[in-house]
Amino acid sequence: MYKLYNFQNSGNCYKIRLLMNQLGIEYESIEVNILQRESRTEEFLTINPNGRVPVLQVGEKYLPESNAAIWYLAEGSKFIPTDRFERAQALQWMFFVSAQ
Ligand SMILES: N[C@@H](CCC(=O)N[C@@H](CS)C(=O)NCC(=O)O)C(=O)O
Repeated sequence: MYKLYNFQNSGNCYKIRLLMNQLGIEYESIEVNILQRESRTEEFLTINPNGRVPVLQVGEKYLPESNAAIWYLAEGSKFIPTDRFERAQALQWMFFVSAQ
C-alpha cells in the first residue's frame, strides 16, 4: 500500500488525494504538520531533503513533488492521454500551475 506524507490544508497534497480517490487507490496518510515545522525535522529530511510535503512512499522509495506523484499514479489511467500532443498538454498545465 502507498503512504502519503501529507498536510490536510495543502493544495499540493490535496491534488494527490483527489487523484487517488478518483482512481480508487488505497493509501495510508501520514499527517505532517508543516505549521509546526514537522517537515523540517532531521527525520523528515531523510525522506525529503527539500523539507516539503507531499511525499508519496512507494515500497521503500520516496517520491517528492506533487506532479511527479500524480504522473506516477495516473500512468495507464484515463488521466494520462495516449495522444502524444495531448500528453504534452497535460504536462503543460502541470508546469504552468507549479510556476504560479
Ligand atoms: N513543488 C512542490 C511544492 C511543495 C510545497 O511547497 N509544499 C509545502 C506545502 S504546499 C510545504 O511542504 N511547505 C512546508 C515547508 O516549506 O516547510 C510540490 O509540488 O510538491
